[in-house]
Parts: sequence; structure tokens; C-alpha cells
Amino acid sequence: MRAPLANLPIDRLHDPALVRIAGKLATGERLDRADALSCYQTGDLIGLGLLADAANRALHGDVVTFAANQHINPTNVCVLRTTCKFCGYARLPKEQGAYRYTMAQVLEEAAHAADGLTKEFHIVGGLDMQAGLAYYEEMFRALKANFPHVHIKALTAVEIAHIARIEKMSWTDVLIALKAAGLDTLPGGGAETFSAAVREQIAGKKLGGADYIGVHRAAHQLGIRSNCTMLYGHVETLEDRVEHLMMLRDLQDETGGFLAFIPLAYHPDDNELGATLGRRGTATGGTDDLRMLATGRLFLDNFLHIKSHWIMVSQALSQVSLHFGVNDLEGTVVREKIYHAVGAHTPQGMTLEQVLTLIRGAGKVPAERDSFYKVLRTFGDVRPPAPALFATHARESLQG
Ligand code: V47
Ligand code: SF4
Repeated sequence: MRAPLANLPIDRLHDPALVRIAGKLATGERLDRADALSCYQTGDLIGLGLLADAANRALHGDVVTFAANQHINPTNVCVLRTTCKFCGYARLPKEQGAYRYTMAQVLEEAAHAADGLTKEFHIVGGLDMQAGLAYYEEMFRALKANFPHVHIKALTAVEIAHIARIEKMSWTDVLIALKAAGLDTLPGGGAETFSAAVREQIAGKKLGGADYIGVHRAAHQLGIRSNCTMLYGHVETLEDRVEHLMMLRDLQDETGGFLAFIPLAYHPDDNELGATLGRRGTATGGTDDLRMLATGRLFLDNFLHIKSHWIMVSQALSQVSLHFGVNDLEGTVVREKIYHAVGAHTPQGMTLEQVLTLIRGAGKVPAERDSFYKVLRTFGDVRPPAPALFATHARESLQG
């Protein structure tokens, strides 16, 4: 739970609902569902940002963290290919473009980590019948043997449940085996929006919200920490978003095992849902993206870290979000595939220099962290904003 916040800028708030929320923040009282809804609905976006920024600064000051990580997607073959309507990445086994890496290919892709900078592999893929427990055990053992210094954040709750189903094992036994092979933490993907009605519409056959929570609970009980996400900006209601946050907050109260919350902005290009909804380009708007991040910061009072996924919301929006409650950026990434299958126009990765420029441009202090959020090195004092540098960088990303 959050400590009471001092010096809140109450006189700068224009929405009485935000004044009510500020009163709770000042006494350390928890926000309830109605408060979360007010955050999503308020017309006073700047006021919301001021509150989220105050909550963030109380925890992290001016420091913004990032990890030097590399995404690896070992297979895009997925049994849910036709039922996850929002996904443009998955393929059926014989479909054009389907792939499954051999161990040699995984190691070849991972070779980028030989630069010594990469400290985390983020490994997720499809629900592939040919990629069972042995496939991932072999992969994690090989990665640890070749890159012992690199943390393995791998397999969403949905993938863990898939492996358990095909191996006829419990979630816990799968997690125990994978941990022994080198798994360190779980990423937060696969949450989508927990509401059963929404899932029915966008991902009918996917692991349900309660089971997503169940897999994360099982992981936390084994000492495996994890991230969590929410896919927003498709068919969900604001009430669905609030319910989703409530389920995450409840599990965090119970286990304390979540490291970070990452809202994921839905992208409508090149997927069935986008075509059905008749949308193209960016489905979410900048204000909605900021509301998602700021509300996450305020409502999830038992989370230390709110991460902005720059690949989906753009580097420019991510930079602004550093004043709306965000203290962490998805890292260097190297070669992102899932969002680039659905029309993301951002680059597939950023260099260390680019990440530093983005953070410094917001007037913040960049700090490289490890996968458990321990700061490894900070990059100097706060520098004055550098809009010119960022503009150059944004141009590059548009070309990318
Ligand atoms: O689960 C799929 C989402 C997720 C689309 O834990 C889409 O540190 C938008 O979970 N539009 C995978 N989103 C990515 C993910 C993630 C990313 C960065 C960091 C972490 C972490 C986790 O991508 C999927 C799904 O929710 N996704 N298709 C789409 N059309
Ligand atoms: Fe498969 Fe995940 Fe895509 Fe769904 S979102 S089709 S589970 S890869």
C-alpha cells in the first residue's frame, strides 16, 4: 500500500473527482473502482498526470529505468491462430511464413548478447504443439550455457498452461521444470482483457482471466516473479479495464510477486479484429495511452513499476508518459516481431544511446536496471530537455 503523499497540487485540479482522489492520496486511502473509473473518464488529463507524477516521484524521484534486453520469438506456430482475432503474428503449422527455430537458430539469434550489453532475453511465441517442455528446457539450458550472465524472462501464462496441457502436467510442475532449466521470470503477455465477454469476442479459446491469475499465483508461490499487462483500445469497456486492474491488484496483495504493470495499446492493422472493427492505423489515442498509464500508477498502489511499451505507443508518447506516472521503459529490444506483424511503425529496437536520449529529453535521469529492477548504473545528472536530439531520433524511427 502507498504511503500518504505530501504537497499534492490540489489547486491545479479542475475535476472534482480528481480532488476527491487527491484527498485519498493525501491520507494514504486506497482508490476504489469508482475512482479508477473517474481516472479513465476525467476531462482533466493534466490533473490526472499531476497526481500520477506525484505518486511516481514519491517512489522513484527523477530516475527512469530501462533494461538492455533482447526479444526472441522462437515459434509463430499457434493453435489459437484463428481464434485470437487481434493477433497478426501467429501462423498455422503449414501456413506460409510459419517458422519454428531449431536450437542452433535460437543461439544464432541470441548471439547478439555476446556484446556484453544485453542482460535479458524476453522469449515468447505461439502455442505450438511441437514445442513442448523438452523444447524449452533444452533452449533455456543452451542459453544459460552460452550466456550465463543473461536473465531469461520467458513464456507467458498462456504458454505455461499450453505446455502443461500437452504434457499432462500441472502448471506448478511445468514451472518447477523450467526453473530448473534456467527460467528466471515470466513476462506479462497473454492477459489481454480479463472480462469473459471481451475474451469471447477477441480471443474465444484463450486461457481465461482467472487462470492467467492462477498461473502467475503458481509462479509467485515458487519464487518466480512476473510482469502483467492489459491489452486495451479494442472492444473493452472502461468498467472492464477497472475490473482487470482490480484482479491484478488483488493478486499483488496476496503474493507481492508482480514486478511491473505494462498496458499494451491495441494495434488494428493486419489482424481480423481490426478489419471487423473497420479500423486502421493507431486504434488508441495519445490521451487514452496516457490515461492507461496514469491510472495504472494511481490504482495499482502495490506495484512499484509502471512500464511504457514504446514499440506500441511510440517513443514520443513514451517520453511524455514519463510525466504521467511511468518510471520504466521497455528496453533496447533488438528485433521485435509481434507488434511489427500488426503494423507498428516504430523501429524494431533502440540503441543504448537512443534510449538515453529519449529519457534525458524528458528531463529525467536514465538508469540501466537488471530484470529485478536493481539499478546497475545511472547515466549522470538530469540534463536539460533535448528536443532537437529527440526530433532527429523520431525521424529515424519513422524511416525504420
Ligand atoms: O500477449 C498481440 C499483445 C502481447 C496485438 O512482460 C497485441 O515485460 C496490440 O506481453 N495489438 C505480447 N497488442 C507482448 C507482451 C509484452 C511486451 C513487452 C514487455 C512485456 C513484459 C510483455 O502483445 C500479447 C498481446 O497482448 N498483442 N497482438 C495487437 N494487434
Ligand atoms: Fe497465439 Fe498468442 Fe497470437 Fe493468440 S496472441 S494467436 S495465443 S501467438
